[in-house]
Amino acid sequence: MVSRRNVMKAGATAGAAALVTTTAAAAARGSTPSATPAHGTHTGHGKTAHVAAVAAPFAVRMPIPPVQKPIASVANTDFYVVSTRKAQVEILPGTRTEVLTYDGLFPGPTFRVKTGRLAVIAHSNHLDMPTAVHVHGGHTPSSSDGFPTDVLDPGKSRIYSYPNKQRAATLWYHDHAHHMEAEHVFRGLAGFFLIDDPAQAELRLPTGNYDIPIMLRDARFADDASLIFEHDDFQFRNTILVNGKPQPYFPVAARKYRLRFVNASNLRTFTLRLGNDAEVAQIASDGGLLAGPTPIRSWSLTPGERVEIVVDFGAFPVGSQVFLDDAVAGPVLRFDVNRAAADTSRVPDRLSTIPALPAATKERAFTLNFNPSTGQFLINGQQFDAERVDTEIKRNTTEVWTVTNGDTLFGIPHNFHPHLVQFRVLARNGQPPAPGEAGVKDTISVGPGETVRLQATFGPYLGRYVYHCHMIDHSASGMMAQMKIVP
Ligand SMILES: [Cu+2]
Repeated sequence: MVSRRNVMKAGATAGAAALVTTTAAAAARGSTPSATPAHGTHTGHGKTAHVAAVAAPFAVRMPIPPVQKPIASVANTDFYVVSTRKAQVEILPGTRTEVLTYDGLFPGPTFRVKTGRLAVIAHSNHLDMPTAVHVHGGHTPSSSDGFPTDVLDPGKSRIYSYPNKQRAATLWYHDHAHHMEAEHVFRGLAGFFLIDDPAQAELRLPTGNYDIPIMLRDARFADDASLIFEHDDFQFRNTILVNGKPQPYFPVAARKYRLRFVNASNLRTFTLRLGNDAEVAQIASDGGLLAGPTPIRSWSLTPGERVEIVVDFGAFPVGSQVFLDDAVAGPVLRFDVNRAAADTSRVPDRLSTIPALPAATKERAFTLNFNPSTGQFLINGQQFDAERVDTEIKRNTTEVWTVTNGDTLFGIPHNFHPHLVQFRVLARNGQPPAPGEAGVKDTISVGPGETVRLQATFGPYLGRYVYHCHMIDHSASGMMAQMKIVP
């Protein structure tokens, strides 16, 4: 249950000063995070009051999670096995932290699959609690979608099947077990799930060693480097991890790179820019390539969202250091331009064709709000109930959903994520979407008082799926509902 006290804290900017004092004590511990009061902006629930810096920043190289190898491949199918288990990993330098992992890795192994090629993944659960695996953004049959109560019990295995009949995109997978998803993801159950389309090779975007997935999240550590999870703890998760490491560096060649950003935080929104304010090209959002590249100098990701950019490090002399800055956290990653390199990649003016919008046959409205008198997070006034179908949808029909964030009083941000489908944004607050939101999406920011209009075609699979706020401490506290796709 989310406490009313936590939400009340959101309105109290005085809390920021108290937090700085707390981490000043932590700074005295040496290798543990120290306070950086300069980042003490506090503008509401979900935005952290301060951010911890590592004692020796930019001393650890950013790892790239290894790509999972199939145990077998036939005709049009690849078979994988994964075990979910506890592991001790080094996150803060010189310490060990117990985390929950897929295959012992933090973040988990990367699945790199091809569009239209079936991936069959046998998950075994070696934890002492149920899990449910969800591929975020996947067009997945209901039986493999990780419905919150369709769990994988301790000591058991089950098969998840992913047809991958969808656009190439940067997806990710994470736990979705009922009421436990927030803690499970916080403790490490997340990884990349990248769908490639060989037909995109002709675009000549950067590939291979120049195509880098970057998973950002925040975390809260105790003095002994253990992770502390408390529900709705938006203020104390003040260490930013980049592919599982705090403030790492990453060596790059002086050439173009494709960077795929995933925000795997439970509550934190990142607003990123390169430290020199360089213009970069946004090439993709949640559902894959945009129609064409969009020049940007900053980009935001609410939890679960993805943005892909191409950066030309060839614009910087060899020897340069280029920081990735977050608006609240400050520098989170340093790129070291350490060598020259040939570069035949490019960013073409046309990247993809965004599918046409079919005529919608149904309109629905959803309001997300927090009830301060009960401490419940709600959709249309109700908490999630796995036994209740909230929305019944005829298969392969197209609907327009209007999603409103009713939490203006406490200024609580939310976002919105339906399973099974990806959508288009028709409007934000009555205005056409910005170019970066005009492609294919599956997760959308809905700030306090904001309204977004979305359009999706619900298919091809039948069965039950959830839609929810992806600030997953909120969804774990009830801000989730159930849709059933029927013939
Ligand atoms: Cu929310």
